[in-house]
Amino acid sequence: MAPPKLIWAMSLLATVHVGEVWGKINVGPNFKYPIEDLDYDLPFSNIVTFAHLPWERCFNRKHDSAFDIAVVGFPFDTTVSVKPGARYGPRGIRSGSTKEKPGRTYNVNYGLDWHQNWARIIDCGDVPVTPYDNAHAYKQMEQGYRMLLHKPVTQTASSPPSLDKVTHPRLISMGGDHSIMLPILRSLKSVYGPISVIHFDSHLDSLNPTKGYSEGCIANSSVHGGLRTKLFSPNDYANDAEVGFSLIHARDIDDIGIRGIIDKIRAAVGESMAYISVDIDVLDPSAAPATGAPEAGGWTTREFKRILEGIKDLNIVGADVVEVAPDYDTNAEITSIAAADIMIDIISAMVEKGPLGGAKLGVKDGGEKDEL
Ligand SMILES: [Mn+2]
Repeated sequence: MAPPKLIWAMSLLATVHVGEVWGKINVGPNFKYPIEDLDYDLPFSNIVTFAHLPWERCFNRKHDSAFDIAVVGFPFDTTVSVKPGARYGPRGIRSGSTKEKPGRTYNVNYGLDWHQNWARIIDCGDVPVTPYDNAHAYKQMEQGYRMLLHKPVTQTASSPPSLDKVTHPRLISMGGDHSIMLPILRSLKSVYGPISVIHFDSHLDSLNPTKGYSEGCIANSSVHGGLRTKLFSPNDYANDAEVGFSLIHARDIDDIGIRGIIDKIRAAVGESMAYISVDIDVLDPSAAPATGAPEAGGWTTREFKRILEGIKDLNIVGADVVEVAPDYDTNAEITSIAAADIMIDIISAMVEKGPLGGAKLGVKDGGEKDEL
């Protein structure tokens, strides 16, 4: 054992080296370099969440933190009619989103920083959806969506458009095949009543019987955009007109332009509560090859982003991007990157709109929140 004087000298030495503490960062003794803040992400670093957002286990019964916007995955693909694989969509989109990260979130097209703004935005992870029993899977998805819909928000609207007059969070869901929309619409109906659906897809997806409509989830002010698939017969369209869907074909862009398409969507939806559903196959396969049923002759990513921008101020209660099947993607992840970018634009639109139904919120210089 060292003599008492030596122990005293050693403890003095240790005290001296605690001087190498900067803020609350402690690197221990004998660090020869200036200490820097390492609490930030690079596009290729860290655990993969959507756009490096904080991940919270939202489906844990103890989860109680408030958020205004969340992304959530539905890794489900057992109703795919052509090529399966969309159960990996949430993973793929998160991977495609890694270039988007806090600190580099100013969206030029929308003229705002979607992250440094009024809304608390998180990644809620995925709803665990069984691949063995579709009927049970729909129950799991509806429970999961409803759980998130009824979480508290950080910013309430002055007159929320919901049936219960409560401000509910807005969710952007990552599919999964397109059938995830049915439990989502059922959940939204319980909060908002029937809503308009802005359905971007190369396929009609609403063959008779139109379940979402017959259950009273979909208002007759809905619209399909980007159609170009073959039909069973022209009767497919007749049924759609009956339930109140307007039709916009992919090739319409050549005749009426992006502005004309935006005008058609706005005319259909008006001031109603609306849900945006993006089947990634609305894009041309050259821009988004990794999907379950690709169709030639679609819109470019740039054209589609302009269309989304043209409807950014509608009353969007939620959105999804579905049918991303990363196993069919290129090594460059072009489908997942497009999907992630589309989601960022939808989030930006929600942030610009503010809490639905209330005064628009903005951020003054210095990050102080205020109502505008
Ligand atoms: Mn489709």
